[in-house]
Order: sequence, then C-alpha cells, then structure tokens
Amino acid sequence: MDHQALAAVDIPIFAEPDQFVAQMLEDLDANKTPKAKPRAEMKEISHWNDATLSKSSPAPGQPMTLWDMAMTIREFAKGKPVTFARLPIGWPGEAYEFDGPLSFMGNDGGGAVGTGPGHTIGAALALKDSDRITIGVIGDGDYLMGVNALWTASHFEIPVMIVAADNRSYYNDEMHQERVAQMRDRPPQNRWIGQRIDNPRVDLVAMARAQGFESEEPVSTPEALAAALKRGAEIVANGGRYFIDSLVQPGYADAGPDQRAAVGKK
Ligand SMILES: Cc1ncc(C[n+]2csc(CCOP(=O)(O)OP(=O)(O)O)c2C)c(N)n1
Ligand SMILES: [Mg+2]
Repeated sequence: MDHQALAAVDIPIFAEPDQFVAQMLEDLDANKTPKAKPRAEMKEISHWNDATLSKSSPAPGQPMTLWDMAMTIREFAKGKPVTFARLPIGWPGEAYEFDGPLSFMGNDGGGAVGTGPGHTIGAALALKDSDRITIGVIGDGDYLMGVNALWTASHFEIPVMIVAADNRSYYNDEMHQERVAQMRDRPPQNRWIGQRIDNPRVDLVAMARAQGFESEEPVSTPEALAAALKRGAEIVANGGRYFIDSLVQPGYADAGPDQRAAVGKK
C-alpha cells in the first residue's frame, strides 16, 4: 500500500519485512555489511537536516505556524521512546527525526480523513505494555471525523496522546478549491467555503473530555505546546490519555520561512 499498487519486484517474498530482514541478516556475513553512515555524513540526503533547522526555529510567544508546531514536537520527542502513530498532512519533512522502525507508523494507505484517531488508538493498543509513548498528531478535520474512537481508548484504558494541529479548516481542500477556481476562472477567495471550520470554533477539548480524555485549554505558542506535551507525556506514562488542541495558523509548513512571511511573521 505504500505505492497504492503492487511494486515491481525481481523476487517476491511473502513475509513480514522485520522477520525477513532479521533472518537475512543472520545469513549474511556481518563483516561484509557496510557500516551505517554517521548522521553528519548524511546531512545532504536526510530529512533531519540541521542546516534547514537553524534557518527557522519556532518563534517564542507568537502564534504557531504548522512549521513551528512541528519543530516543537520534534524537539520534545528527541531521544524519547515516542511512537508517532500519525503525523498530519502538510507536516514538514524536516520534522521527521526517526531512529527506529517504531518511531513512525506511517499513514493509512487510503488517505481517508477520519482514520487518524482510530489508527492512533490501534497503534497505542499494540504498544500498550511497551515503554513507548504513542502520539497521534492529526489535523482538526481528521480528529472531527473520527473523534468517537477516543471513547474506545478510554473504555479499554489504552495509554495514548492525541495532538490536533488545529487550523480550523479542512485546509488541504482549500488548496484544491483555490487551484480549481484558478483553472475555471472562478473567484479563488471563495476557497474556504465548505472547508473552514470556524464561527463558531469547534471545542475540540470538550469533545476529548466527553470521551474520557484529560486535556487543557488550547495552546497557541511553541512554549505552551512544549509544556503541554510534557504534562501529557507524564499522564500517558502513568497509563492515562491526553488530548492537546494545538492552534496553528492556516497554511502548510513545507517552506517554513516563506510561510512565516505569508502570515506576517519575521
Ligand atoms: C473521507 C474523506 N473526505 C475528504 C477527503 C479529502 N481531504 C483530504 S485532506 C482533507 C482535509 C483534512 O483536514 P485536516 O485533517 O484538518 O488537515 P489540514 O488539511 O487542515 O491540515 C480533506 C477534506 C478525504 N481524503 N477523505
Ligand atoms: Mg485542519
């Protein structure tokens, strides 16, 4: 499903990758196996590119962009046994700092909005008795379409943290509507219609509490998010469930500094 189709292969092997690779390694001469390159040498080809990061770290005390949120979460997870069950659409590649197969569970394959909560809780169930902290970072739209899965986590006492990247929009489709409007010579400023989830803002925290999660007031700055992650991690480490509503400016973060300029930040 990584490719949405069967990939072209020379030798098809019906096996779980972990099992197969472990058995294959046993059969290989370890001395012939090239040593993994140290990170410093991989800079130009890897996602965890320090040069990019030094260009734009989160601006303290200011409303977050998705980039700021991603960098704050990356910093929080550094060196901790965190499993990201999900990361939202628009998450910047530079925020993926993974050091093992359990660092990230990937996506759902089909790309359906609403699978984030259930996917996160399923991963958390699988990791329940491990020492890992399972975190699902999901869009507010994804959260809203599958929020009832949180009840399942409470019912079965599954430790898990859910963080919503709350831009008050099905933002991905604002982008689509803008593109289509341009192609069809229609007003692109109407792109928000049917996608913006505001006026009134939905109380995501109340929805989490209604299903038995602990939570707190929405956070909107990098340092407030960092503090909330710390509180949440303690609760989850003690077997609890925590929800964080992380307010971000509408806009995707793949170009951090550019997006900053777009929302009027230095
Ligand atoms: C069931 C379903 N409906 C609609 C879509 C189209 N779609 C893809 S991403 C997206 C927006 C998701 O919103 P959110 O989770 O808040 O993420 P954002 O784009 O705002 O970061 C939509 C509507 C889809 N993939 N699946
Ligand atoms: Mg959204």
